[in-house]
Amino acid sequence: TEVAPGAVHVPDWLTPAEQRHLVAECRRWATGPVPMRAAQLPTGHRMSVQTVCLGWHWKPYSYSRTAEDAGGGRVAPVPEWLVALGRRAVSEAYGQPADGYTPDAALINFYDDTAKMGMHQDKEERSDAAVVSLSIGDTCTFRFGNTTTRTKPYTDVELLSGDLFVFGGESRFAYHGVPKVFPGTSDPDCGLTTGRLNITLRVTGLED
Ligand code: MD5
Ligand code: FE
Repeated sequence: TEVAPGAVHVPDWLTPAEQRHLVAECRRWATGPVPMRAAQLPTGHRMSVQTVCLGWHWKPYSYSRTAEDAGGGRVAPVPEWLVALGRRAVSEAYGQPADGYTPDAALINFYDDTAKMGMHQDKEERSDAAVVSLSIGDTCTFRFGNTTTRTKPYTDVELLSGDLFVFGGESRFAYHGVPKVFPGTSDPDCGLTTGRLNITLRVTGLED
């Protein structure tokens, strides 16, 4: 379903086995050299979402190779199988080959029952390549907005466990957020019993 130009929602894209594999890998990444943490905003407030990164570490609002706000370790690379999954996601969402799509960063967000993400744009990347978003666990309301204001007009979409969303073209720099997660709505086969995981694959356009 094309929600807006370049914004394609593919419900039920990941199989339960793929979801369980991603959950198991996310557990390893979350407890690896750079532990999952709730990032602190420049305002001093901590985000309610917890994040661990691969390839490049995102800290509000920049990317680095080491996680100065999470122990100082060097971030783990994006595994080749995850790059390949991203290529398949872009190619299936847009119905054309995506051989040149090579995401060099993955952000893994964990939402507990009360976590939310306010409306924002993702502008730290120096590339307009598409962002791949994979949802696992509890259902959420995803708010897809416009490119000029963080308020209306926007479209609310429910994202369920296994859903794929690709944001490219005109939609890449739209405001978006997650106003609500629905506790207890997870697919029992997905490998997560509580909360919501979101994995985004990005092309940063950055070099060391
Ligand atoms: C999430 N994560 O569900 C979302 C999914 C984040 C974030 O927003 O920054 O970690 S990614 C949604 C996204 C990415 C890039 C562009 C657009 C949406 N968009 O144009 O709507 O945890
Ligand atoms: Fe975002």
